[in-house]
Amino acid sequence: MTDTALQATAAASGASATQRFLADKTGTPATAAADTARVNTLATEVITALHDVVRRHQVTYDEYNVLKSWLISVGQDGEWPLFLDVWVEYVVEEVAHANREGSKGSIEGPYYAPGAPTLPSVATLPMRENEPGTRLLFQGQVTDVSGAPVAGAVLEMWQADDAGFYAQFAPGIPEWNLRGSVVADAEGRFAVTTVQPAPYQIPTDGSCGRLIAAAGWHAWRPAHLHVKVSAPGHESVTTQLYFKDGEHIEDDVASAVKPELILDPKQVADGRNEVTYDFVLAPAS
Ligand code: MBD
Ligand code: FE
Repeated sequence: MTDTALQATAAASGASATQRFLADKTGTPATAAADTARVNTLATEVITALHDVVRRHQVTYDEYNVLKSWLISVGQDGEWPLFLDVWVEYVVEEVAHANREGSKGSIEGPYYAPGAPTLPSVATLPMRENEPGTRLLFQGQVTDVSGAPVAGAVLEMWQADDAGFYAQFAPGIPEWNLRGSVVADAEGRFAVTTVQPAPYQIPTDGSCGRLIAAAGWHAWRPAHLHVKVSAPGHESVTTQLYFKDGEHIEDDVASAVKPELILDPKQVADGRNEVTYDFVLAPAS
């Protein structure tokens, strides 16, 4: 086990993810929260769904108290971002983008951080001097739905390292390691050198890990690259890209794999991998 693995705790990554969310994403939903009729409908249906489960399965007081203490611990561990992004976000993404043209999206997850270093169209993601892992050249072009290049599109990339850890959410990794904002060229093209990420395991020592163990599930996401592509006048796409035949491609704990998002990198002469993937952006609505 690496030092990072020894020190990476659910509570530490959960606290970082909670802070990140509170810094970036609160304040925006004020209008949604002010719609009394909508809140009434949604809150009533969620609570009623819970009642249905209690009645259908004759839930006992012991089970009710286990649920209560588990919900309390999710908050104490800072794992609400993880829980929601793993078991709920994929359906929200599906509904949000059901009718969107262009590239398929996928969930953002809890580990995005805005403000990554800006990089030119041909670039290497920030990495440690002896960053472990197979080198991957990830290249392609950003166009609009008519096929016209989107000059200067920005690709924000973030990923786990070769050991499955994310900078800023596991200790001992430089702040912007394997994170960057790549600016595509005048033809919308980019060519980014990075490393192949490892599969990601949800922390096993926190509330989400305890749920997984108690239910007999597994904690794994397949290896993936996160990409958020944006350009003025176009709808941003937040997506993830996976690797053909990768472990857990068929049973992602976060249910976020789509067939359109699977890369098939080819090994080139010196043992590096290369893959081309093009993005298509829908017009801003
Ligand atoms: C991840 O790396 C991730 O992408 C998601 C969606 C949830 C947990 C960890
Ligand atoms: Fe991820």
